[in-house]
Amino acid sequence: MLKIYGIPRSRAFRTLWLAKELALDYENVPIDMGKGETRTPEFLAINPNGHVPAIDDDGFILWESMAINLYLAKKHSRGSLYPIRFEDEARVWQWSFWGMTELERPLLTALFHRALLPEAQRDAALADQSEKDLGRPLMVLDQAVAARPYLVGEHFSIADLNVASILSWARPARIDLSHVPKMADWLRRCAERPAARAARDLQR
Ligand SMILES: N[C@@H](CCC(=O)N[C@@H](CS)C(=O)NCC(=O)O)C(=O)O
Repeated sequence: MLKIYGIPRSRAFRTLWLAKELALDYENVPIDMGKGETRTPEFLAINPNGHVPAIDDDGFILWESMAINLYLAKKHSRGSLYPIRFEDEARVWQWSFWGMTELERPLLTALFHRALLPEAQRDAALADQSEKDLGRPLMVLDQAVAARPYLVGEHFSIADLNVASILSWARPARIDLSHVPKMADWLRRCAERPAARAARDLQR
């Protein structure tokens, strides 16, 4: 059976959301970075980086959240969550890599400095700068979903799941989305999917 390593309140959320979309039979191994569990010899044998998520798919070990999600979506949902046309597949890669390189860092910085760190260690100016840095990428996303309902055409795909799961940090990081209403509406549509709700329930 597919094993998904990482507590739901980590980037493993991205893969748990996908597992729910795909109705996969899986076991969640709740490796908790807060308890040092990503650095045990047992876990380092799964992912030598000491990070979650990682998966063990009947002996096939894979790490990096986006690679995992692209793999699982292609394996289980070609023609549905994972597109068949080469060009559409390339768009899925474009948005997934873009999410990791353009969105993740500033979002995470704002999240840490507005919510996760103890108050005394928070740097409000750094959080504000990170929110500013998000201005252009959020505008790019707003324009993309103004032109069509989802990132790769008419239907929800793994591109939407990957980008929206990164953006699930926007609310706790208190990122103002009022100037990107189309993007905010797209994010809401993604987040309200039953599978996204079910994955969020695992975080409680
Ligand atoms: N680029 C990696 C980042 C993984 C990552 O940094 N995960 C965090 C949890 S959200 C982690 O495992 N931190 C534990 C540690 O660094 O010990 C991915 O997307 O999978």
